[in-house]
Amino acid sequence: MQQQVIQLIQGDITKVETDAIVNAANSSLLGGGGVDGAIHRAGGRQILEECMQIRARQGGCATGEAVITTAGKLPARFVIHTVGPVWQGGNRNEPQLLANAYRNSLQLALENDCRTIAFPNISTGIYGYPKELAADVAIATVNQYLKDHPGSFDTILFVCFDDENFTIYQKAITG
Ligand code: AR6
Repeated sequence: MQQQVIQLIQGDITKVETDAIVNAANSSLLGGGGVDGAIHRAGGRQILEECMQIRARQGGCATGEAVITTAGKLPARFVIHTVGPVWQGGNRNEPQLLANAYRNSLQLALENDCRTIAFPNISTGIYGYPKELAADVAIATVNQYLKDHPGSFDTILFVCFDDENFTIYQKAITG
């Protein structure tokens, strides 16, 4: 049952039509490179303006936390901006912080009546998290969330951009 909820594609998350897409942001919420840059570029000014309002209210977004905006010109309804950990060797609470980023994003999606959500491979680009280890955390956290909240989502989509992540997720999800 859960395996049908969890799905995998290779591609660009800005093109995905789920209720929410997740952005691998930084604590400033002001944009950056990687998937963050792609989302702000494709989504337009509206997303940045809402991020700036959140920043004014609560001073950004701590590592492992998540905030939500509308999706501007993107096909999704919402963008959930979460901040993964910078990989510092693995003894700085990185797995817990990465799990928090996935869990808090799912929670925020649920609170906003999203039935479908798409994740990029948080922290595995500029933040340097080893891809196999990050995939283990991502898949385990989503599985646990579905166990704890049965029926909460119709689809949880992992969107892999690079070949390496796609191969890792294919092995982990489809065996
Ligand atoms: N769609 C889906 N995935 C993508 C896309 C895309 N259009 N573009 C890149 N990826 P990264 P991080 C993948 O570096 O490691 C930013 O500057 C990419 O292949 O985007 O969490 C933020 O502002 C990789 O697997 O995010 C932060 O400062 C994954 O997205 C910092 O980077 C994550 O890579 C966050 O670093």
